[in-house]
Amino acid sequence: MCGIFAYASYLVEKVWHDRKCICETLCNGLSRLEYRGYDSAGIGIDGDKPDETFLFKEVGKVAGLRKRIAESTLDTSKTFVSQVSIAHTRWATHGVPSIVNCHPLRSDPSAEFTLVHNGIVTNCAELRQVLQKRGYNFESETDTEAVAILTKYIYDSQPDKRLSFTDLVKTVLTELEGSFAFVFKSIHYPNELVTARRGSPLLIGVKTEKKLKVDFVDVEFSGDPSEAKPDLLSSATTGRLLAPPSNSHIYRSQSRAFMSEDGLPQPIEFFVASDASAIVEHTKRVLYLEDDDIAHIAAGELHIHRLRRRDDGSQSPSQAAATRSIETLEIEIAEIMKGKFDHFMQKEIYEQPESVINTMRGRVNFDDHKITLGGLRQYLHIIRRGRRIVFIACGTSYHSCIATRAIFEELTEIPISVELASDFLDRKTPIFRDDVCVFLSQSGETADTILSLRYCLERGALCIGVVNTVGSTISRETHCGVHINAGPEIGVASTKAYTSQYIVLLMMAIQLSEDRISLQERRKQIIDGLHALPGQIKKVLALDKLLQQLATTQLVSSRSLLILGRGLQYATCLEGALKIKEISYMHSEGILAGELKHGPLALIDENMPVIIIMTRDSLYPKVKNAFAQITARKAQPIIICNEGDTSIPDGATTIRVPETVDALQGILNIIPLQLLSYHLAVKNGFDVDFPRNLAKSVTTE
Ligand code: UD2
Ligand code: GLU
Ligand code: MG
Repeated sequence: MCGIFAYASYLVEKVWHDRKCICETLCNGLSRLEYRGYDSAGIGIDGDKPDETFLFKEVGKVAGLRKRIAESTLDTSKTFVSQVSIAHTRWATHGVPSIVNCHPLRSDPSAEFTLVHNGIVTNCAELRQVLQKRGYNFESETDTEAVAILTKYIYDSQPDKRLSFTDLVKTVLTELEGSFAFVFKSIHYPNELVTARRGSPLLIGVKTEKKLKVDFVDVEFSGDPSEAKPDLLSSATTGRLLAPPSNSHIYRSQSRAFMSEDGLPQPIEFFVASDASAIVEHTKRVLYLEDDDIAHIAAGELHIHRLRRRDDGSQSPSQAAATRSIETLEIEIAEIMKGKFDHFMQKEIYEQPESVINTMRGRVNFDDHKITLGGLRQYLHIIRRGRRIVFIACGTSYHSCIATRAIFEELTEIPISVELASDFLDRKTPIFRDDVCVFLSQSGETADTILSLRYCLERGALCIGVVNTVGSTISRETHCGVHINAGPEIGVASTKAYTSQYIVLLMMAIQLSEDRISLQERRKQIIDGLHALPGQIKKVLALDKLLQQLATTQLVSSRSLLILGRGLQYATCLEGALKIKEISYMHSEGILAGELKHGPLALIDENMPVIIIMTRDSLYPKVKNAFAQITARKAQPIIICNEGDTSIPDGATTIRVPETVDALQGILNIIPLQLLSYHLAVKNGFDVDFPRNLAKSVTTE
């Protein structure tokens, strides 16, 4: 679920390449991953003797781990020409956060095999039982330890100990079920790392002084015909099975990749991480692993192999392309730093005037009133022909679907349903070939959403992604989609991704309806609204002081807060309440005003804090009724209303936002609630960017 970082260096002769520097590199890597949320952290480094691995672990923050290392008796001046080391931030799934459960986990007390793991091994109970029967002892409660011990078991049971590290790990992985990213280190294979993924992201950064000769790495398919590569060879070419490419050929092409342009071996460093933000400060040359890739780093080279699953001989060729390209990372460190802001969340709220422009850039033509989403162009006719559109998401992403559902229905006249991914899966919802399914996720790695995606792919539906992270699992596995281009979002509570998702969905609806002449005016009205939006967002942000005051005086000691609205603003209520819950830990509920009489009205009295959203749209009169109902019960609501609305009673507390088209009003209305939740949390002393019990991308079910 959380962070992996590993560091391998070869022939690095810098005087400072000592243990202190290595530990620092590891801890810095972990610090870069902190934004994802975690409960404990640890590292594994080369020991004083060749057959030693030293582990350092701590519950809590990386800062605590640094302290533990600093206070240990470790000889930090020992230098290394080549070394491999691993590090991890854990978000516990199996076993409480504790030092024994913290990663790296080891196969035995002398740490012959050590490894770090993201994700869950679902058959760990069975593995544990089998290994215990064979006399192996477990010290932790984790699923991960079973993998460490299994590795040792397989290693121990070969009489001649001739398996390569890669083949050993391959054998281990075929026994595992679940989703994972791993990095393995072993005293039996000094200066080697093996890393593999299935379902959890992994990338490898390569750093050299001189330029690399080529910018891709070949994938090496096993040369043993008995273990042939059914994934690459269609029946038509099976003849080639008899003459598999010889290993020597493969090795030539590999060493080519890691030689400098002048053809000489060179000092080289590799950085393995679950997230690009841990790598950018070292190098921008990275390579993303795909599911079932196994990467072997040894002797200054990187080799990529494929794992064939026991249960599966039918991977499509596209899933098993023959090379992995070394790409150039585009994010700059500055972009992931907080700049002048106190918290990432605050920075991201303030970025919204620009992030919404980035979402629209190159896609909206404000002169012709035309929208073109490049990623959907070739699929529009299929989407229009679909019998319904099913939106599937979790949390904030789900709210962006609720927020735009009515506009979608109005513009496309296609039946729309909106599903929470976990519930969608629980219900085994019927999905058919003529369904269009849209998956939303900021990270593109949300586990429930990915599982729903795979479920819909199996049933033949057209699957569309709407994600922020380019190269993420959802982006790769969907047929087509749209990147929201909001820039990295680091605060756990999503803010700018929400407004950008909202805009992408509106743009989709508009593009889908472009052949309906009768809706031309409506489309024009919304597109003009989009044009004015960034300026209006700036005006809302100017309310910050007022909102801070409200949060720190009127609301700070409340135990609960109800947010009331209807129609297009229902989603704003839900999303506002979610923000307040997740970072200020205050109970908060979004309530559909039309439902008041059916229960929630019982909560209302003079002590119950309420926010009511009363911006002007076609339902304005009905919201006024709700306002009357609650004020009759002595509630003193805070009113979110439009600038210049003179019908609001004197003396009421108001938050006045600019008026825009009904379809866009939700974007302006959510921002005061984002700011309010932020100030509530800060005032109460909570860690806004790392709310307790939550993680940035929820990569476990
Ligand atoms: C693409 C380029 C952009 C610029 C532009 C020029 C990328 C990532 N974007 O932006 O940099 O060159 O073209 O016109 O290269 N996709 C999925 N699933 C998803 C999201 C996207 O399959 O969840 C596909 C999508 O169908 C398309 C590709 O990924 O084929 C890029 O999507 P996009 O939204 O970034 O496309 P576009 O045209 O805005
Ligand atoms: N399932 C593993 C554990 O509980 C790894 C969790 C993670 O991804 O951090 O230790
Ligand atoms: Mg989220």
